[in-house]
Amino acid sequence: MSEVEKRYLAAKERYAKIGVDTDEALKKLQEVKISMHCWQGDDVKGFLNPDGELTGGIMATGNYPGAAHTPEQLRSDLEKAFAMIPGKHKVNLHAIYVDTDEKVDLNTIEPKHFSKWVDWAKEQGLGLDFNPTFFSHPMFKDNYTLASPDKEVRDFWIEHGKRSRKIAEYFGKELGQTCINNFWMPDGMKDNPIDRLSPRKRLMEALDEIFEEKLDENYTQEAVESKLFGLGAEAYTVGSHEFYMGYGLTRDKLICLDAGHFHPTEFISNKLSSLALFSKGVMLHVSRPVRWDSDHVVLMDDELTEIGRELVRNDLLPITNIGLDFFDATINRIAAWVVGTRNTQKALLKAFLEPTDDLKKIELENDFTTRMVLTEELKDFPFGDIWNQFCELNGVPVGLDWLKEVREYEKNVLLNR
Ligand code: RNT
Ligand code: ZN
Repeated sequence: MSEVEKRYLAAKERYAKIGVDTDEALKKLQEVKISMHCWQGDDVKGFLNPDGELTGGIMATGNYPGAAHTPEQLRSDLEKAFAMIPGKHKVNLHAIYVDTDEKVDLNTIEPKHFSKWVDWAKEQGLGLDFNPTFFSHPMFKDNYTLASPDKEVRDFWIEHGKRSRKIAEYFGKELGQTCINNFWMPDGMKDNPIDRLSPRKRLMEALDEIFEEKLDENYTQEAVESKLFGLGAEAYTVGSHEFYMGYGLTRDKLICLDAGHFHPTEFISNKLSSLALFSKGVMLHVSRPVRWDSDHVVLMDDELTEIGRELVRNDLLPITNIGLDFFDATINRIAAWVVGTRNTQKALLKAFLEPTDDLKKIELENDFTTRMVLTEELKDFPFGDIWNQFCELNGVPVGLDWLKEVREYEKNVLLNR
């Protein structure tokens, strides 16, 4: 018996004493797919323009060596990261990650320009999600895309949105897993607008046009993502939370909650139970806000723990699509993926290891003392031994071991780019 298994069995006994079945918890975790965002691998540059730069709407900082410059490199890096992440997952692509020799633009892309991604996903046993890209493009004009007062600008982006749906549909068909197509655009103003209404009306109408054609929901479902403010949109973001709550609920779209897109003291964990009552489902962008930045690497902080608990305690996993959204160009990018993805899984495992039904009963009996004592004591339970067993069962490195592999890959591959 391995050391990891021995420790697991001892930990299992301790959890059993408070009525928690650890085998069951591991089984549940095995079923959860995380949609790992490709854009951590190249600082959101993509392959649409050779030497793509971020020209507006989004920004990554840092110049750590080894970023992927080609689709082949990015796929190789993703494979490396997945070799250190337990379970089978999805990859979240953006339209700018097109893989073709043809000269295409956002308003001319087609499914065939992504066929290499599909072949790879099949070979790797991965699902694919998608996002139209409404940034870093000359048609991102005066901080506007779909909300632009200029019809030519709007039409360009409407065409892009429509095409993105066809690509998402193709992914879903080919891979037999629903492809979530997530719509986010940075449209907004740096300083106080006079007219907040008209841009919102234009955005609403443009989205309606994009979504006009009905697509099979088994293949693709759309999500809409709000934001409070962004770089260059400090005073006003057209697609605010209220805008997309209204839009998503009335148009039967998934609502995407990005953990970094709210007021600094506002948390998405506390929004999930409300949304669950009214919306058909949610998409999460698990992220970590730090001051003005909404996309730091996901750490095991209080909010992540709480997101895991809310999803598990309220049984929301069936209506939730968990995606990640962070990009840090100052550290090894593969390490960033592995830390953020493993942390998200760990947060869920922690929640699966709670005696949820007992805690709910205790709360109903108004026994707030036991509620507090039990949840506090749980924090010292041997969680790490259960997680390590999960990693061992899935044939991925246990504990710190994976860092050595990242370093090796950095030396042999990343630093030679
Ligand atoms: C930006 C949004 C958006 C992007 C990705 C690249 O603030 O969170 O989700 O990060 O689409
Ligand atoms: Zn996001």
